[in-house]
Amino acid sequence: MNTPSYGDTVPIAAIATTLGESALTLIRSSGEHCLEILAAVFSRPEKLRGAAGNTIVHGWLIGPGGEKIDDVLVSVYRGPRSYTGEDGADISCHGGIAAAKAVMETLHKAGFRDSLPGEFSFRAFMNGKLDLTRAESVMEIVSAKTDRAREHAVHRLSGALEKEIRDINTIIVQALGASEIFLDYSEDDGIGAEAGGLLPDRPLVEEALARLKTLAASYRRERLYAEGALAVIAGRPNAGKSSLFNLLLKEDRSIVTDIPGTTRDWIEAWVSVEGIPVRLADTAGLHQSEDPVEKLGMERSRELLEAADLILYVLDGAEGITAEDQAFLQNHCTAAPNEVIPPVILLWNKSDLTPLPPSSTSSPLRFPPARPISAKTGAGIAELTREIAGVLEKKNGGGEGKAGTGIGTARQKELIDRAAAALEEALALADNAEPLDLIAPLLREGVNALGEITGEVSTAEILDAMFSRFCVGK
Ligand SMILES: Nc1nc2c(ncn2[C@@H]2O[C@H](COP(=O)(O)OP(=O)(O)OP(=O)(O)O)[C@@H](O)[C@H]2O)c(=O)[nH]1
Ligand SMILES: [Mg+2]
Repeated sequence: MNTPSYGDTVPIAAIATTLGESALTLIRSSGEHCLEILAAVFSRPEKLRGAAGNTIVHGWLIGPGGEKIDDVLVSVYRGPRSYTGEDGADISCHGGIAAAKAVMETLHKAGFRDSLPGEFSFRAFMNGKLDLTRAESVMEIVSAKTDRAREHAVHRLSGALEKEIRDINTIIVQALGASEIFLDYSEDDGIGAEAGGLLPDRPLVEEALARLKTLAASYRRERLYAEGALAVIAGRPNAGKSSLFNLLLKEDRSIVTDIPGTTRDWIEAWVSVEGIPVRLADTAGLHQSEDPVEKLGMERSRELLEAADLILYVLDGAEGITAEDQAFLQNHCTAAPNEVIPPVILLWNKSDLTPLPPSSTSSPLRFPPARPISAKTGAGIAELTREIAGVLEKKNGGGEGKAGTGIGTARQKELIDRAAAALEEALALADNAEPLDLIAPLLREGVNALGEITGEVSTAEILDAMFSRFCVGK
């Protein structure tokens, strides 16, 4: 049997919902003669063959021996007015593994093959239904961890990024057109040398470059919303780390006792902090200990701290700042030259027992000012979550810009950087009064890089690599 590959139009099918016990399963199909082939295993073949696009037909799927397989609803799509641009059918069958498998087996026997990952979106792209930024946003929506991440991806799906890329491209094409006219004109008049240093429509190139830089800068923020950040709760034993962890999680996940050294191994969970997915880790208390289990636990805490994007350092307000706290903060709040260290939010916990003394608000060392909280009463937690979000956003390139104009994938970022670098070089050459025939190809390079983002310029390998990362059924 031939290995299937992207790019053909044969009928394909895939289970689009999660396999398991559920009310319904959705099986998607698309391709040439899709509806005729399906009609051959359907109890009402004529009805299905004659169905208009965007209508639903009820009937039974029938096995090879005439046996009833499942009672289904078939949503009929007629190309080009469908997701893929081809004829297609979404089959709603009963939920559960057995029903879905039986329907898929019937479809295989009828002539459908299993779809490759992302093959429905691939076909949509090939048929001009989606540009690549929108196709990528489909996967971003599927993998969004928080509502905010989903919203940003939906903006890309609605075409905001595609429009911005096309607008920038139009500007560069205008500048390129002006340069080419100028080149032709200079050749005709034998004044090529004088063309040096004159970049016609230079402000257009500068505008395109500025807009590309804004897009490039949005990448870290968009990654923050899509992938999240690691926040590690650290502090001495009994400071209230696990209590804070549970409070932020709104769940009693980590064991809390008044015995110091309760948490031996770290524990983590995802929480949404103002829409940012945060992988929150509760760790073993840091202190001098000869206990081998505690020492191993602390070793793991240190490893996590090294990987942290943000440290929440919990002080035990009832005890005040100890020498161990001082040593930790000295280590983690003062960076060597060129060293990048994660930001630390210093927390004065148990403020219900011991309010933060006024003198500790501004720290004697170069520590951040401590924020009073109570993991017991919840005091100060709303302010803390706002601070966590603010610190993470600042670390990732600032607050949210105009939603939807951010870039979502590493592929888009690389191509935007490539286009920006080409324009920067073009401007530098113009500054050095270099001839226009050296500058124009750089503008062309920018246009090509942006065309690759939307898919106007693409190769089979790029497309295969991109769509194979999608899930089956998308
Ligand atoms: N009054 C008061 N008690 C608190 C507060 N936070 C935690 N505690 C208590 O302090 C004790 C230790 O809390 P944990 O959350 O287990 O502390 P921990 O830092 O995780 O301790 P280890 O796991 O041993 O490192 C428990 O008895 C908590 O109920 C607080 O804000 N106020
Ligand atoms: Mg604990």
